[in-house]
Amino acid sequence: MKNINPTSTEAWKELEKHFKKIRNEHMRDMFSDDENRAEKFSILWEDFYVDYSKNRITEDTRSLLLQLAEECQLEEAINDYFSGEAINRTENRPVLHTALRAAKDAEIKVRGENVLPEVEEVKTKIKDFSFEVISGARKGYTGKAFTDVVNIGIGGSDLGPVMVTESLKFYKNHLNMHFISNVDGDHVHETIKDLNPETTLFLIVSKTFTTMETLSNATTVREWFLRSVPEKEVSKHFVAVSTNLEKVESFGIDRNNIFPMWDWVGGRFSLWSAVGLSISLAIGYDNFAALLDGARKMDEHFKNTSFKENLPVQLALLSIWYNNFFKAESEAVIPYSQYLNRFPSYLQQAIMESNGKSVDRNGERVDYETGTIIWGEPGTNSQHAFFQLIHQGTKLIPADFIGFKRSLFGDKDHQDKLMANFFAQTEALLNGKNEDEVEEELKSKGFRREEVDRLKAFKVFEGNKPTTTILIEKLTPESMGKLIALYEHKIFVQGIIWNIFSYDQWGVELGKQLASKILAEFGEKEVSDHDSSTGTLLKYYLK
Ligand code: G6Q
Repeated sequence: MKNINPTSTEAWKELEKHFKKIRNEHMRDMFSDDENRAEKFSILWEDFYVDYSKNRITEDTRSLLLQLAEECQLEEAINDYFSGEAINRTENRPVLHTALRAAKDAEIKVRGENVLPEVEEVKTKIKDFSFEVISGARKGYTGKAFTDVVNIGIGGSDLGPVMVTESLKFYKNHLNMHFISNVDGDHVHETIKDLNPETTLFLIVSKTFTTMETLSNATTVREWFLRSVPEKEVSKHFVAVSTNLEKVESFGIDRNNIFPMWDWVGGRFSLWSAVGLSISLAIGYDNFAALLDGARKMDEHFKNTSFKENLPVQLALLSIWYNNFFKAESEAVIPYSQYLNRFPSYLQQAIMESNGKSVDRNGERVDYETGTIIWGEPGTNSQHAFFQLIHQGTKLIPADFIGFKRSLFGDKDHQDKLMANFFAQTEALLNGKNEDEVEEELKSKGFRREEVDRLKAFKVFEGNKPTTTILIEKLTPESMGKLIALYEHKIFVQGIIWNIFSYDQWGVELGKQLASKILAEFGEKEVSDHDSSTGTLLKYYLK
C-alpha cells in the first residue's frame, strides 16, 4: 500500500480542469443528449441493479476517476487488504473482517498462520449455541427456556447487531431481542424492568472488555440478576464476546461461555464475527450464514471485477467527485424500507469513524477534504421531513436511494405506492421544475397573473441534484450482507484514494479517556482546573 497524495496525480489535475468545464451542466441536458445514458452508467450484478446515471458526470468524468483509482494504486491496495497485510498501520494490524465470511477452504494468514480454522471453530460454536437457545434445549437456572436476549455493548459492539436484527426482523424467531448500549442508567433500567431473570440471556459484547459503558451496564445487570438468583447460576445466563479472555473471566464469566474474536477485526466491521451472536440468535444460524454468504459474494465482486463495473469502486469515486470537486459536505442515504431504519446510523459510524481523518498516511495534515458527513432516514417518511432542503436548499447533497423490487408481506398496493415515490423523487431531483413549467402549472390551476408572478420564484426547483439508485430484488439475509459489504468496500476505496488510515479511531479512544477525570471530581465533590465554561457547568451540576 503506497502513500500517494491524490492531488499530485495526473488524474486529479485533469479532474480539476474537467470540473470547471462541466460544473454547470444540467443532467437534464445530459439525458436528452444521450438516449443510452442510463445503460452506460448502470451496473447489474446478481440481484442488485445500480443506476448511477443521475449523477453530474460524463464518460470523461468516469474515465478520469478510474484513472485516479489506478494512479493511487487501488488494485495493489485491494490485494493487501484481502491478503492480511497490516494495512491498519497505526495499530499495526491487518483488517480482515473479510476473513470472517471467506470460503471455508480459503487460506488467509495473519502473522504466518492461517486464521480460517479458528474462524470456523467460532462459527460452529455460534451455530450450536444459537440452535440450543432457539430450540429451548439450553435453559435458564430454573429449567425454563429462554424468551429474551439482551446484548450489552456499544459502538461497533452494538450498532451492527442492532441494525441487522432490525433490518431482518421479518426473519426473526420467537426470542425477544434487547440492546443496552448507553451508559445512561435509564437505558439499562428501562430495558430490564420487565425482564424475568429466569428466562433472560445476557450477551456482554466488548472487543477490549475495558469499555466503561459496557462494563457499567454489565455490572448493573449482574447485580440485578444476583438480587434474585444465586451466584452459581451466573454461568447459565451470561456469555461474553471478546478478545480479552482474562478480563472476561475476572468479571465472573465462565471460560466456556466466551466467544472469542480477534484484534484484526475492527469494532465497526465486527458484526460478521461472534459480535453478531445476537443476530444469529434472532434469525437463526442459517440466516446468519446467508448474511455472511452475501458479504462474501460482494467481496469477490469487489476483488475480481474491473473498476468500471465494480460497485464499491464506482460508489466511492462518485463520492470523491462530489466531496473533493463540488465540495459537497454530506451525503444522504435513503432506504425505502422501514426495516432499514437503522441503516443510516450504522453507516454514520462505519463511514465517519473510518474516514473522518485529517492526517495522511505520511503523518502530514491533508490539504483536501476527506470523510463525508452521512445522514438519512427511510423514505417515504423523510420526504415529509428534510427532503425540502435537498430539493430547494442551497447545499448539494448527493443521495443514495435504496429500494427493493418486492416487499416481504407482498402487499402490492403499498409496495406500488412506496416505489412510485422512490422513482418519482429521483426523477424530480434530476429534472427539477423550471419557471415556464411553474407558470404553466399555476395558470392551469386558475391563478391570476399577479399571483403567478408573486409565487413562481418559490416554486421553481433547479433539479440537477445527484442521486444513485440501488434497486435490489428483495430484502433477504443474503442481499443485506451484500449491501453492508458494498458500503464497507466503498469506505476502503475512499480511504486509499484520500491517502488516510481508515481503520484506526483515535477520536473514539480519546472519548474513552476524557470522562474519567471529571468522574473522579464528582466523587470528591470538588471541581478542579477547567476552562471557565466547564468549571461553572460542573459547579452548577454538583450544587
Ligand atoms: C469501532 C470503535 C468503537 C468500539 C466501541 C466498543 O470501530 O472502535 O465503536 O466498537 O468503542 O468497543 P469494545 O467492543 O472494545 O467495547
